[in-house]
Amino acid sequence: MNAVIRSTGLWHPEETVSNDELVECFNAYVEKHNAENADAIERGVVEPLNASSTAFIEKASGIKSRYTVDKAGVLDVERMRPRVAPRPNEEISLMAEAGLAAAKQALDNAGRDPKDVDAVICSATSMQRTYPCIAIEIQQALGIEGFGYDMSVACSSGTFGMISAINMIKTGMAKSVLVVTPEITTPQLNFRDRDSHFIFGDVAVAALIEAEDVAGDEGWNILSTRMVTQYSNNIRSNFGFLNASEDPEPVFEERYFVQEGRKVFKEVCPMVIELILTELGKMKLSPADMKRMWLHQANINMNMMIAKKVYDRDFEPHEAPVVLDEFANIAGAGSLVAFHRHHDGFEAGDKGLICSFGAGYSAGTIFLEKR
Ligand code: CO8
Repeated sequence: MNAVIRSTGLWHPEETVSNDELVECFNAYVEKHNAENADAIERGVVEPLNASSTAFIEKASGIKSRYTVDKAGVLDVERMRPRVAPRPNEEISLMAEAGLAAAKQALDNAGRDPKDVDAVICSATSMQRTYPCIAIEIQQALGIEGFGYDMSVACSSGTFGMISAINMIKTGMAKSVLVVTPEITTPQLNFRDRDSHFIFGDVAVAALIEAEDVAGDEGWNILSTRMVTQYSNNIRSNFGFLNASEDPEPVFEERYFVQEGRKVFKEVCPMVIELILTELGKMKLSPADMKRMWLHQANINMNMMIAKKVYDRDFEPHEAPVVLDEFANIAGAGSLVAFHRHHDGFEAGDKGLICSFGAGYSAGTIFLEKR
């Protein structure tokens, strides 16, 4: 049984932080640090910190703004991380709440009832807790019978989750699967790190994947799927359950997101270009057969390079839409948020590609055809 992407849904926090606001806070922290350590800096014992700049951020990444679950905490120079209130066990978790809002919108957009759904996959970069699964919490909140589970493949979490759902439908295990990718990234980011303080934002996206016999004429056929992984240390999070047992316990900055951005750029772009061209070749299609590519949203320059090499020409903005200017890097949700926002103008038979890439390394392709 073939699977169909029937609908999508999106949630984001209300509060945004602009580059100027972020840089103002970061530079206040730098001034404070350098003033407090003036003697040690003078003696060469402590390195002075350098200021950040909006011009650098926009040129190097294309990011202009990001959503966050708590603007005040991020911009408090004494804190520089969002403030998230602990919740009692009786209350739904933050990730489930974000995922639930996106899932409800995906169901509404397809005119579906939760009772129509057989399974929930929550696929995201990090999970707020280990168990019960966030997916089971969303399942419970929606009143879905069946099952749910969590999975995680960094920036390819969204595509790998969707491919898992597609395969569930192909094997007859389920007729309708909700894939939810809540990416609450700002609490995972070191806002005191000049190299990465601007990179991430918070969001949740959901996709309803259905068997073609229940989807009617709506949605998007799946032409092909591919998952690729290749070990790399260039993007790491060492956060994990063993941290508390390690002596000395690692400090926050060493546990959370770190990357060698230049190496990532250089190594991931060729990997993704080759992957897309190979998959097109397998289907006996050419880049000209693709109306649009919904690429992962980490860096505007990466996307420009990938799209230009794949299309083998200059391309129009609508052929590789950008959402990272508004959302920043939203990890595993990026390519699906680009799809959600920019899928208009397709006629039956028009083709496109959802493509993720990131830590692992990991990359995923889902070639689509409008029904
Ligand atoms: N302000 C001003 N100057 C700066 C700043 C700043 N904020 N930061 C760095 N600089 C300076 C540097 O010091 C350097 O100066 P110099 O030339 O004197 O040494 C100069 O600017 C250039 O620095 P870079 O070489 O680092 O700059 P790049 O042009 O390479 O841009 C980027 C940096 C934006 C990081 C870029 O390399 C990039 O985007 N690379 C791709 C990264 C990527 O895609 N990563 C994917 C990560 S996400 C992922 O896979 C999933 C993880 C999910 C985690 C979710 C939870 C957090």
